[in-house]
Amino acid sequence: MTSVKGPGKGLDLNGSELRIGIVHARWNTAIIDPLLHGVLSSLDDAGVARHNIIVKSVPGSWELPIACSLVESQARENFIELDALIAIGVLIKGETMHFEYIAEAVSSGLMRVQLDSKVPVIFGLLTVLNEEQAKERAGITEGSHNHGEDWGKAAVEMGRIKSKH
Ligand code: DLZ
Repeated sequence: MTSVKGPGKGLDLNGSELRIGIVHARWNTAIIDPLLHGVLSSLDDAGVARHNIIVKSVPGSWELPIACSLVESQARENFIELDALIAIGVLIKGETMHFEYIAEAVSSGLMRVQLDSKVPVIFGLLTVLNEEQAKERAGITEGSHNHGEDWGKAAVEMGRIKSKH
């Protein structure tokens, strides 16, 4: 059966004029690495130049909102206007309430960063119940789809809306 999920048929957008910031957590690196790879490959496909992509890493997902905010403001101080940011993290539910607190805070933190800065922040935070679900969303499991590719495309689409390119 065809899935009803997803953003619909992708727009074939040119990202050659765009500047993109990527901030990724290092917790759950085995899942983060393929997601980051998926993001970079879809940015490549859209023509975003590697020298127009800033990549920073932070210890865990909790740090994503402040790091996105700092990357955006520091770029601006250097006269670089980012067109979109992509925040990548993987939260895997454990036995305590940790997951719920971080997921909620990071989600609202990233929303706040994008509304305050007026730079779109793509939500690349997987909030999954177990490693298997994470692998399926990182394209590691046989036949699964890498969500990082969707996040790269979303960044190009939103970056073009922001930059009017
Ligand atoms: C501490 C912690 C735990 C238990 N789990 C995760 C996780 O599944 N994914 C993730 O990105 N980060 C996790 N962290 C680390 C926190 O996000 C944060 O880096 C630390 O609490 C330090 O502020």
